[in-house]
Order: sequence, then structure tokens, then C-alpha cells
Amino acid sequence: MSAQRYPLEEYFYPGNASCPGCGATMALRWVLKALGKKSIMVVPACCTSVFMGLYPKSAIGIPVLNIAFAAAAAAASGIVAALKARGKDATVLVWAGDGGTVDIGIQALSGAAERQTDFIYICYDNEAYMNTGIQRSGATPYGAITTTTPILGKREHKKNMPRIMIAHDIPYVATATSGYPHDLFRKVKKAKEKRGATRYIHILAPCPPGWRFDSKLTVKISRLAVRTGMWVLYEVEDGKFRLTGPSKALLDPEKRLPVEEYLKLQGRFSHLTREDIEEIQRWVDRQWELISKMVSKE
Ligand SMILES: Cc1ncc(C[n+]2csc(CCOP(=O)(O)OP(=O)(O)O)c2C)c(N)n1
Ligand code: SF4
Ligand SMILES: [Mg+2]
Repeated sequence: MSAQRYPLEEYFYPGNASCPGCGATMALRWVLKALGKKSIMVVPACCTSVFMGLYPKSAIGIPVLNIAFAAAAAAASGIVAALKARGKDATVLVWAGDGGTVDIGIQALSGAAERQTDFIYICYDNEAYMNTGIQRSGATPYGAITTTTPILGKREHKKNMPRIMIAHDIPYVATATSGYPHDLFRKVKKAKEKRGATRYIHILAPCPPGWRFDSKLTVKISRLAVRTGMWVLYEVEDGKFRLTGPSKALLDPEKRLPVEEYLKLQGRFSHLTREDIEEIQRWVDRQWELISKMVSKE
């Protein structure tokens, strides 16, 4: 794919304060390229509030409102209303972590989606509350060690937030991950064009210190999440479900790599027993059964 198809302008600058190999910042760079300058970003408390830098400096080249943890979708709803009242046009983006989305921000997000508020909500999912020291969230996968699940790892499976958003009947829901930036860029562009209602994108964003892997492995781990079927790339546009990228070829279980290929590179899973790994494999296979029903409904 030619790099010339992508804007050269950068809205997420070098010199920011993220960890090396941060999957969230890789994704944010592409999200902002796709959205362009006429955008306003709302960020609840999360790693982004920190790595964007300290006022009066900022690593983000568009206006950003940092807001209380539970309030991102409510604050963004207010910005959308204010823009409308003043006759101004801009894309409003919520950029929130998994804790700020699947747990604490879900009520404000669900309310805004039910009202079909005209904004894009993106959850970057590093699968724990990373900014405050790696506490488990509703998005943490089964078996992962966090500071609040320190011995056996989390005993519950990951909450499926994109499916919850699909149930809101919004015109666009998609999943993405940092290791496939072209797929991510295309989805953000599409979300930008679908004005007039809520659009939701959920990005799996590997986190080297939180998942305990070497920072040079971020892209590899992101891609293994997809190749093993742990993370599924798809979009639901006006109710129509479509697998995208490498996930298109993975409906057949034989084509998916064993989950172990993904788990074994991450220290957060290094204590897992054979039974744990089998439980995760069963969960992945169950997720794909649900996916195959969505494909066949097309
Ligand atoms: C009401 C409230 N509770 C707790 C906090 C402390 N806090 C700030 S950021 C954060 C973690 C956010 O996790 P997530 O949304 O997953 O984003 P990440 O840090 O992983 O990027 C927490 C618990 C807070 N700011 N406000
Ligand atoms: S803790 Fe994880 S998500 Fe947060 S800045 Fe570091 S790598 Fe990125
Ligand atoms: Mg998080």
C-alpha cells in the first residue's frame, strides 16, 4: 500500500511522555491523521492525560478537553450541542481507555449513543487501568496478572464492549488494533464521514509494561492477537456486519493459530496452567461461533 495515500500532517508529536512501544500512541497517531485538524478531542483520566504532556505544552495538535473519569461522553455531548448552537462544524472525538469506557464511562456513553449524539467514541483498550498501576478492568482477559489479580490472574473473561455498542443500533461500530494501521485509518475515515449519529471504534492497544513484554514486540503481539483469533477485526456499518483484514480468513478454526502463540510472549500470562490455556482457547472458539452467526445474518 502506498504511503502517499496518507496525510503527511502529524497531530500527535514526538517527544510525548508515553512508554517506548506504547500501542495506544501508535494508534492515536493514525486516528488523528484520519480525522485532521478540524477536530476536538475529549479525554477522561487515563494514560493519554499523562503522555500528552503538561500544560501549557501538549503533544496533541488539536484542542483537547481533559475531563473527569466518568464524564467523557457527557462532556463531548455538551461540546456537540455548543458547536450546533454556535453554527460551527468540527469532528468531536472521545478518546478513552478501557477502564474509562467498559467500566466507569459506560453509563454516559450508553446515554449518548441512545440519543445518537453526533460524535466518534474511540476506546483504546490496553486491558487494564494502566495509568494508576495496572489494576484489572472489565476488559482484562481471563488469566492476566494485574496488581489486583496478582496470584492466579483474572478469573473472569473480557467484557465484549463492541457487541454492547452494536446493540445500541448506531450506524458504525468497528474494531481495530495498533499493528494494522491501514485498517484502523480506513475505519476512522469511515466513522468521520458518517455524520449525524454516534460512531464507536474499539482498538486493542498492547502495553509493554502492563502486559510484560519487550517494547520491540508491540506490533507482533497486536498481529498475533488477530491471527490467533483472540481479537477479531470487523465493522458493522448500518447494521451490516463485515470481517476485515486478516480476520476475513479466520472463520475456519483450522486457520487460526493456537492462542498459546499469543499468550507465551507476555509475562502477564506466564503462570497459566494447561487448563487455563484450554479455557482461553474455548472462549476464543465461542467468540468465533458468535461471529459466524453475525456473518451469516448478512
Ligand atoms: C473517579 C476517579 N477514580 C479514579 C481515578 C484514578 N484514575 C486515573 S486514570 C485511571 C486509570 C484509567 O484506566 P483506563 O481508562 O483503562 O486508561 P489507561 O490508564 O489504561 O490508559 C484511574 C483509576 C480518577 N481519576 N477518577
Ligand atoms: S502504561 Fe501502557 S498504555 Fe500507558 S503509556 Fe505506557 S505503554 Fe502506553
Ligand atoms: Mg486501560
